[in-house]
Amino acid sequence: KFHWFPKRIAELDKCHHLVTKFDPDLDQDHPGYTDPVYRERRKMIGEIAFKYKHGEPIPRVEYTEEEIDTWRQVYTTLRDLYNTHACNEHLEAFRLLEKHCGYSPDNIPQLEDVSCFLRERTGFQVRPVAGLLSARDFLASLAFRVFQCTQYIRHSSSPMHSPEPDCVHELLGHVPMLADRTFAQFSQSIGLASLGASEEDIEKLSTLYWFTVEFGLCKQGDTVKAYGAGLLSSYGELVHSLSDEPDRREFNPEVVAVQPYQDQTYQPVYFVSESFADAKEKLRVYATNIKRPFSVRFDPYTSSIEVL
Ligand code: H2B
Ligand code: FE
Repeated sequence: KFHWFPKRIAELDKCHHLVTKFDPDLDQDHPGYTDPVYRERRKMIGEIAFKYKHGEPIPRVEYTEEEIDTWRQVYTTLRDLYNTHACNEHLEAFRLLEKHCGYSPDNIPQLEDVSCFLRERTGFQVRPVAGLLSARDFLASLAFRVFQCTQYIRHSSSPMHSPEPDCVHELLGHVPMLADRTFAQFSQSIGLASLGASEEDIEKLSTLYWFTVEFGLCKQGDTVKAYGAGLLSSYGELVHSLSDEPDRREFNPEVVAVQPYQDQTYQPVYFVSESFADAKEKLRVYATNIKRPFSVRFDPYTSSIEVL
């Protein structure tokens, strides 16, 4: 017996199981916990995701002045830091997003525009999600080149940090990376490996995802730069990750998959990939060693999964 998983892209409508760990209604440490107006707003934007069906255009959100102000603060601070700390793939995509996708200090880009942009670049698309998704559901969508994106923004009292994913994290951290072909393939591979996998393997793939897609570093000539979205959307941790403080180790999926991680404070250890091509190849080998009574193949013509 193995876990149900989506075979057709439209079945991602069923992959909507949220984890309430960092929800502002329930997490007393969330900066929005004591702000009923914020919680109401977040709920309203979350409704878009709950109603959304695959194939529909993603409804646009008219962000308030306060929300745009929060965005502006993070955007301007991070943008300067990218020049020295972000990998070339991120920098290059960021320039394109500024040119074609409404990325600017005064505008929070719309998911629909981002989705069209990514589809042209790498075949990735985004769909709205109401909060932190279960690892299984989140990884399953990657198998279809679908990235589940939150649309609400963090609380204005804490512009540089959010305990849960928000649109700053998605738009500044994830989206530019998903515009890179090799990184897109890498992301999809993690997704494909997760389909029907055991709880234990999902846990390992989540950890791999954590230390690569969220907190990964990569070599770039003689230097090391950041490509993980958790780093590229957090000023403090982006500086920390490339400072003398943390350990930096070579990326090896077998080791990374069982490395304990931190979701409350900065990571004490990061993993450095040689390149995305190398990380992708290492992950491919790792995935072939995951035990499943079947194998899967993605058919790009129909966006569906063949079970072999
Ligand atoms: N849900 C959402 N909405 N965004 C994420 O980045 C995310 C998620 N990451 N669920 C997942 C879990 C990740 O931490 C891994 C796969 O567990
Ligand atoms: Fe993320």
